[in-house]
Amino acid sequence: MVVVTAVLAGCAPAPVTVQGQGVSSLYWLFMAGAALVFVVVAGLIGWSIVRYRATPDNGPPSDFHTNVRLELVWWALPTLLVIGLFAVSARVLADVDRHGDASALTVQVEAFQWQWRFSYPDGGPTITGQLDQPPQVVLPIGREITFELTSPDVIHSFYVPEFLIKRDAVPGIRNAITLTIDRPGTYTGQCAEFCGLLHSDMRFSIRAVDQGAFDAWLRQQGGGS
Ligand SMILES: [Cu+2]
Repeated sequence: MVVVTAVLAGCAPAPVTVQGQGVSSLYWLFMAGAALVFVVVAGLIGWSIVRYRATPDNGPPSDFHTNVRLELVWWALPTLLVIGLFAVSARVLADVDRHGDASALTVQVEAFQWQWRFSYPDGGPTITGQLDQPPQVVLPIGREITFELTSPDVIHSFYVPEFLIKRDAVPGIRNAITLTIDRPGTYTGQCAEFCGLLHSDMRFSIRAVDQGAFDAWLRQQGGGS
């Protein structure tokens, strides 16, 4: 159990967005719930095997059926557990799907075969990746960023592992996701929906910096926030 938990913890990157923290907490809550259920069920099975094994002292097993109190308990406990997990999941999902407010920075993200194009608002820069040169975009931390996702050809998926959330870019649909990056750093993204021959080349990176550095970068690019 300890080994499995350690391995899983190593596989899930630490979230760098506020919304990703909700997803991460949910993940650990499910893990803890599953571990608790496993320990209780396996423990009771183990105890029963040892306690009621066939020995000359134990005699023949008792013969009974129907124990209303016990059946109510093992009906109620899993039901409450599932209702609780549903409620917490619905709350995190609502957070993840919440639209940004008026102060959010909106970045248009066009995914196409086989690269990415990022366009900033108000005459800001447009950054288009080349096959051998994935785009790097700069974004501010501590502020809501709405990524508006479109695709002119097939379905792609906007995915940065450290964000813990991905969203599809679907032809004919304007999909969006609002995220708040809360840790500076450079995060690599990758198309997460197989979209053709060069799908694996659909990479990009996001450099998250504080608002001052972002404004300076934007000025350098010839646009305003
Ligand atoms: Cu793709």
